Amino acid sequence: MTMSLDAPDETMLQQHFDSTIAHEHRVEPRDWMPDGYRKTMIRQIAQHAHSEIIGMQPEGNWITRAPSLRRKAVLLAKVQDEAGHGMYLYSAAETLGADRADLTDKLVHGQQKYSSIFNYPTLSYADVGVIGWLVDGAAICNQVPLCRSSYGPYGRAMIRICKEESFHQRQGYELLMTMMAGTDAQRAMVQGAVDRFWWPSLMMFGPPDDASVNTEQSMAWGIKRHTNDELRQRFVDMSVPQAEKLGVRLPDPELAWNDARQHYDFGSVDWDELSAVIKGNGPCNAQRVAHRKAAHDEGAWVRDAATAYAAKTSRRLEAKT
Ligand code: FAQ
Repeated sequence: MTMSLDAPDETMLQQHFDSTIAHEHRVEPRDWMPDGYRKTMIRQIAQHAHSEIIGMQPEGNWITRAPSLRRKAVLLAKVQDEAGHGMYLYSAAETLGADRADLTDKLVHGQQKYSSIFNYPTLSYADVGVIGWLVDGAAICNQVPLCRSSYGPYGRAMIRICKEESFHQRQGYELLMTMMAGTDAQRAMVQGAVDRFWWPSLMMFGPPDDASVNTEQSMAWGIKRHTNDELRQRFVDMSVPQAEKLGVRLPDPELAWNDARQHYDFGSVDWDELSAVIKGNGPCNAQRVAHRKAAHDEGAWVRDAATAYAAKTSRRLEAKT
């Protein structure tokens, strides 16, 4: 039998890709993939990476004011973990041909998005606990299915990220349990934080399914495994008993168990608010992006020094061989 040495044509490549997806195998960086798949993966991974990095700011705001050395050490470690998540994710985006410097440039110039949740201020120390409980809780709910995402480097990065997010969620819940066992003022602080973060946490899952432009294609490609509304419902169902145990009230009078659906019913999310925040008009958008840009500009000398050092080391190695 003679084998053709011609490059496979696009139809064959597309068939191979379709079969990889249909068999639930992983797409790897060396594999051919349709342009749309590559573009979608870069968009989602970059937005996710930016979210982890910008997400350091709201909690970072409390590092110097944490109430004890133990709480300070815990918070520092958590914020540092988020930086690590950002790094794994930028690396995953690089396997698709994206350039990290270019992605950062797009973030600081408003050409790429990051999660809406990080555009809300952290007004009290209880916000640190509520971010752990609700924001990390929502992140886990959304990200555990992404461990089975069809793109190999993304799915594998997500496994470690989810383990760490799970730990973050528990530290938040433990912090809140401690505050709820404290004074009336501490309990009021926790309730205030829950009141402010509950609805924005539900918005993290994205627009409702009938307005989600990317879900259908992303599910067909095995990038997303559930729709935005399915995951939002899962999060509500998971959070209600946790709120009861904690002794806080979730700020939604329509929240009620529906026996027929075997799920909690809940009130309508303010989609105009989500849309405004995504467009850059949330309470802290300008501050978050300005802060990120300043940190990037101030770090230029570190990047230059690291690049010069790497060049020097490789010149020395070459001279030896
Ligand atoms: N905020 O068609 P869909 C974390 C955009 S990490 C801003 O439904 P898709 C850890 C969306 O990009 C949190 N933009 O989009 C942590 C799209 O824009 P485009 C981040 C949003 O992609 C904890 C447009 O709206 N997690 O929290 C939002 O199918 C504590 C239409 O929407 C991830 O990124 C939003 N909430 O579904 C760190 C997880 N929702 O580009 C620090 C991975 C939607 O078409 C402290 N990402 N948009 O113009 C995903 O699972 C998906 O991308 C969704 C959105 C579910 C977020």
